[in-house]
Amino acid sequence: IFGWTRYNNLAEIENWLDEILSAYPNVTESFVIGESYEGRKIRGVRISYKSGNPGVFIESNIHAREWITSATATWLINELLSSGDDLVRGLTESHDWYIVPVLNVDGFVYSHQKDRLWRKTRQPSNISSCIGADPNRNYDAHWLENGGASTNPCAEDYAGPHAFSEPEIKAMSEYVCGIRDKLNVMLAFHSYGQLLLSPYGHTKFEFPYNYDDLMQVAKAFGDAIEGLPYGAVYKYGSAAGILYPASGATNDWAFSQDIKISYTIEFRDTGNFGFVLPPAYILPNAEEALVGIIALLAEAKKLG
Ligand code: 0X9
Ligand code: ZN
Ligand code: ZN
Repeated sequence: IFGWTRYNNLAEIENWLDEILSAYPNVTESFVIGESYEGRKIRGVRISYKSGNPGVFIESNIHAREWITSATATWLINELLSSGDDLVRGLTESHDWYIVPVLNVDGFVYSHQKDRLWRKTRQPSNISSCIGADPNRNYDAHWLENGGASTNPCAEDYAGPHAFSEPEIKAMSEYVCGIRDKLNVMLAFHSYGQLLLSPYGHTKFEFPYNYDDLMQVAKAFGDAIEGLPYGAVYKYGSAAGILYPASGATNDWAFSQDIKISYTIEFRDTGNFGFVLPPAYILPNAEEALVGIIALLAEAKKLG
C-alpha cells in the first residue's frame, strides 16, 4: 500500500495518482508529457482551483536514485489538495500546479529492480556499451559548454550525443514550451545537499539579470525551513557558484525559456546517508519542502 513511511515504486506511485485524480476530480487533471526510451508514459498531475493563475512546474526524479524527490512530490500533491492551513490553502489555490513526480521513469524502475544508485536514463549509446545519459545535462541550455558535463558515454554526467537526445528530456521541453506562457516558476527536485540553486549552472562568472530577486526569494525558502523544529538548514546561491559548474540542466533551460523564477532544490541530507536516505526522513523532508515552497511563492508574489 502507498504511503510515506517507505519508498514507493513506479506502479505504486501511478496507482496512487489515479486514486488522487478520482478523489479530487474538480481540481485535478492528469497529463502525459510523453514516453520514455523504454516506452513508459511520463505522467503528471495538474492542480488548479481557478484558471489563469500563475503556474508552478515541479520536475522530480530526473535522477533515478534520488527517491526522496518523488516521495516528496507525491506528499506535496496530497498536502496541496488536503491541507487545512490557511497560508497553504491560499497559495495552493492562487497557483496552477504542474507536478511530474517521476520524470526519468526508466531509470527509476532500474534503480528499484537492478541498481539502487543508477542516475542516468536507459537509452543505449551508438558509440559505447555504456547505457544512458545524464538527463540533467541534456537540455539545450549551453549544452556541453564550460565543463561539468562529459562527452564520455560511461561518465555519470554524460551529456548525451546531442541536446534533447533523451526522449524524456525532449518530451519535457516540448510540454513545457507548450504551456510556457502560463508558467512563472520552475522547481527541479534533486537530492542531496540541502541547497536551493538558481541559474546559472554553466558559469560562476555570470549571473542572471534578476539574481537579487532570485536570492531574496531563496532566502524566504531557507528562513521558512529554519523556522521548523527539524533542524535542517538550506544554503542558497547560483548552481555554479555554490555547487559546481554543470550545463544543460533543467533550471537553466527553464530560465532561458523565460521562466524567471527557476531553481534546483537539493533535498536532504548533507551526506550522511546521501542518496539512500532512510524512509524515516521522508516526512520531515516533505514538510520542509512544503513550508519552503509556500514561503518561496509568497515572496515571489511580492516581486510582482
Ligand atoms: O549535478 C546535478 O545535476 C545536480 N546535483 S545532483 O547531485 N542531484 O546530481 C545539480 C544541478 C544544479 N543545476 C545546474 N547546474 N544548473
Ligand atoms: Zn552558450
Ligand atoms: Zn540530481
